[in-house]
Amino acid sequence: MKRTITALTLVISLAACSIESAPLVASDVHIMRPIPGASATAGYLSLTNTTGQPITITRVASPQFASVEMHESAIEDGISRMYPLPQVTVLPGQSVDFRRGGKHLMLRNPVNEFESVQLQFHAGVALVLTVDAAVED
Ligand SMILES: [Cu+2]
Repeated sequence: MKRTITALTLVISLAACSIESAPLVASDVHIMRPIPGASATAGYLSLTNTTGQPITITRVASPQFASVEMHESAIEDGISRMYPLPQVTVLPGQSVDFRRGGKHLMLRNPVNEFESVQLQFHAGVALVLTVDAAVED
């Protein structure tokens, strides 16, 4: 009998887990179509953390690109430069904007032709958000 109760508890906690399945919400998603011959393009969006805990994005992947990096642009000595961000933290109830001239996604080496792009945001080993967006010209 004790074993039955334990199994039931596990089922209930898994169900509770799947209900709160949108810890991060994406909005204002814009993926630019790569210029012919270019090996990289940019992606922009806002990420909003709906939970009470910080969410740290450590990796972004896409089936349409060989690699996706989180970048930050900055003006240094009058020259626009960009550098990779190893992680981006979205604080509880807050948003982080990936925008032209600031943080952005660098989508490198498209692996095929496509009209839409999927982005997969990971926090450690957990996939916390999947976004599908049409590419824009
Ligand atoms: Cu970049």
